[in-house]
Amino acid sequence: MTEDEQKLAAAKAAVEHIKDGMVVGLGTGSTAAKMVDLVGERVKNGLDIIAVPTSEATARQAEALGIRVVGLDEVSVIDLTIDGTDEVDPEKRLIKGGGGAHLREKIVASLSDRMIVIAENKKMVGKLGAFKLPVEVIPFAAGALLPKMEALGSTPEIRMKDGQPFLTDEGNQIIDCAFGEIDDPEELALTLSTTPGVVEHGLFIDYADLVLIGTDDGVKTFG
Ligand code: ABF
Repeated sequence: MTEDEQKLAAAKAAVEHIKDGMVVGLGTGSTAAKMVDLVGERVKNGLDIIAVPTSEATARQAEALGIRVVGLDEVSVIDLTIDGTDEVDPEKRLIKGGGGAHLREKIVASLSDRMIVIAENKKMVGKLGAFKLPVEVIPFAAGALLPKMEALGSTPEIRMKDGQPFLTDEGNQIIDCAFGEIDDPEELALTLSTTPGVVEHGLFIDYADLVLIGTDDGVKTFG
């Protein structure tokens, strides 16, 4: 299977968990986009759900498919969130944010009763950290936080797009931090979360309830 086929297989398996009447958090990224397309097909065939998108891009995609999209403040509970990831380890800890959406993704996931993560095989890792950890910061603090990220053991770089600092849906900047293997994700997550100027980081600890990995031997499930 190609990576794309693996992503689609994981997305198909995840969509089976969506039931009529659910409020569903829709993730961001190319794997999540395949899931949203599948949800759109099911909505066309009568699936009755309300969707909460985790990015403007996902909102646009869902609305174009005729999926009923609402804002976070319009729902009291999110039954299920389905989202992609950049890395997932055997403890179902994640690094997310390669797409720059991890702040809204983490908020939606935190308000969800259940989170299903979908990915292709290469996203499974023994230890987190080969993927640069995205750290969302307010623009006022971006430059000043580079030395702090270095002191924590990373090689930090402000994410750029078209020659300018990349801006998230919330207008913040992202510092991509190359830590290499992260020995204690919990400790690093706590340190980053309590660093002034940091809005959110891409370590998702204790968020994923079920991980669906598309492989050449079918979809493997964890959790
Ligand atoms: C999003 O999915 C991001 O948090 C993560 O970076 C991305 C993975 O993208 P893709 O599915 O395209 O590999 O949720």
